[in-house]
Amino acid sequence: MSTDDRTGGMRRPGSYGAKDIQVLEGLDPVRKRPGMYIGSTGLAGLHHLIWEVVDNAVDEAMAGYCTRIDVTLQADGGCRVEDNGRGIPVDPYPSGPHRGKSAVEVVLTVLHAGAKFGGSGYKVSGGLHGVGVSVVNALSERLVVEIDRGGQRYRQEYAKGGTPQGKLDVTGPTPSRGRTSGTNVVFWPDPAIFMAEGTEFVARTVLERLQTMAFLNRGLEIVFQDERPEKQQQVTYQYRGGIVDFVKHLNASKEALFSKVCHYEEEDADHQAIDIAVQWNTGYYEGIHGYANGISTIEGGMHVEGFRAALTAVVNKYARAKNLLKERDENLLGEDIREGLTAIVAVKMRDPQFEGQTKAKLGNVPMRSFVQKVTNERLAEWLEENPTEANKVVKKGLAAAQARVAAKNARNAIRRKTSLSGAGMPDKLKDCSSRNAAESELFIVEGDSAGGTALDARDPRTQALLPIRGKILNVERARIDRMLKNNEIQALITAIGAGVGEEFDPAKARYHKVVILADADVDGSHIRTLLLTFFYRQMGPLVEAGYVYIAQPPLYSTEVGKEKVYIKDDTAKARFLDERPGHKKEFSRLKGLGEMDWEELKVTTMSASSRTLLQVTVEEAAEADQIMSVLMGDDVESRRNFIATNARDVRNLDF
Ligand code: 0RA
Repeated sequence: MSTDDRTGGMRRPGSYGAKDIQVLEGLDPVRKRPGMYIGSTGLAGLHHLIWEVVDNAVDEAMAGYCTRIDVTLQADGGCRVEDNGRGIPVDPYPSGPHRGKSAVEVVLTVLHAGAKFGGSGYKVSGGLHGVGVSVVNALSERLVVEIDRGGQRYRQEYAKGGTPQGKLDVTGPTPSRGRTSGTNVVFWPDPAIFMAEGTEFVARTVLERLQTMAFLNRGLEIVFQDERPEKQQQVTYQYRGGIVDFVKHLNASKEALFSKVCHYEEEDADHQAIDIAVQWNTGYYEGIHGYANGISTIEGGMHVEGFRAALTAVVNKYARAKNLLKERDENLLGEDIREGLTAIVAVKMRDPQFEGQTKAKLGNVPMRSFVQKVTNERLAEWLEENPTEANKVVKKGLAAAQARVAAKNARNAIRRKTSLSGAGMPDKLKDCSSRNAAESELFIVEGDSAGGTALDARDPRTQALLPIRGKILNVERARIDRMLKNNEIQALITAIGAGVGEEFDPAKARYHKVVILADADVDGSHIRTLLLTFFYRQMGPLVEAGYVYIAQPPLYSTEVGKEKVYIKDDTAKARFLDERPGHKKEFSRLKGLGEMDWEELKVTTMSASSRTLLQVTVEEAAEADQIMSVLMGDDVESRRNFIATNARDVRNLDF
């Protein structure tokens, strides 16, 4: 009986069989499909290599064996991660397929080999994290590991793709100065893998992640060093207060409602551990930051659900008990209580399940009731023990509830106005004739005079204009009810036609390009920041859909020979003058938007055939929002610092 008979196959010569199935061995699968292991081969994937090694070191810290991690970006393009943990085990395997190899070599060359749960039972893992250091080795051009353990120093080197260059060597005793045990890993990412975006690490990306890790692991010292030429810096993160410091940090650019932070921790018999810190600021937006085993859960999940449910219940119960909510009053809604809330909900567990579109939502159901139960007890206790603060929390919630009702009335008023006056478009909107949103563009133009020029420059079939006057109301400081009463904002909402806030529906947008057209000067940049903040906060899906753009009118024009040349901004002007030292300085005349004639505006800024528009990403909008918080927030200190460091750019700003 042939093999094929046994499996019931009807094998014809040349048909598909076991001989055709490629058996991938060792680290080959990682190099064949890097995206499966590190998400992408772009910059995000590149940085994933660092997270992978750092996560291993943080695991040692969580297990109680490591107090310091050094991350260094070397001048030669390598990344070095050093920790003072136990060191990767060095003893040889006595049997099995890896017989004779050191544990180090197995950890670095076998997929999914690595420490199982350490002493504490938790590992930084989930999503793309926790794939193992062997993945880093596979995707590196070269990797060197050094281990201090049992008084000896060990070393092994790997070539491109993770091939060992000899066995693990003892190079001598552990150096007498410094740590007694630990691991150093230096790796040089393989340019053949990271072809698309290169192998240059971005310091800011690394710093952000390291700072978060330091906040989440109280007391852990993380030292970052950039040794690359022109980029040298050293930054140390160590937070004795852990996530309490995290919350204070997040509220630093805002005004805290009170200085205390509510903090509680608990661990149960099933190895579920929670660490929660809560503070309110005087602002109007909520920021609940969830983490599971050190991974940011931006899509939320069970831990955040449990926290929200308990928060709403506890604050309402307290408000009733203290008669701050009267018998006939309705309960506060969760959103009322979460106004201005900053909270860190960090949980750890044995086997976190990450779900959702970006694998950033915690799915473990038991975590919901655990967080809910503990928050019910501990937050209630905290409110009882801190009546002054508790009172402020309830008062803020009551004010938010009032604003919510007022906002609903304001929205209804806008809706009524819209349905009463036919199409209901604002008077100052010069609409386009097309009713096809995909080809329609709305230009938001700063100032009336510029609006006049733009009117001549536009293509009336596809380009609509909405002139806005002066500085629109700042949305960070204004509650939504006040904001919705603002004329400029109302006109904007009506023109776009897709609602606002939670009700915003990008499918209803009347234009697929909403273009901010403001001068390239400081005032223009202020208007842009304001509008971006508004879009980010109140029409987020419009930004996510890629419908928001920034027009780029030139700031200067000059003549070279007979030809007219436009210059975008001061940087471009400096470059222009550098390149043409002979060019007469009184050459060039400042041209604001309003001073340009319509043909100039058309060619440089509006006509689809010659303009360049900048598409706004969510990150850029978020950044505008952050700048706005600093500039317009109530925290005078942050504002003063911001202005001192950016003085050149904000000299004419009036706020
Ligand atoms: C396997 C087992 C143990 C620790 C590690 C790996 C480990 C890996 C890395 C990577 C960077 N730093 C690291 N530190 C430790 C457990 C060790 C033991 O039980 O002694």
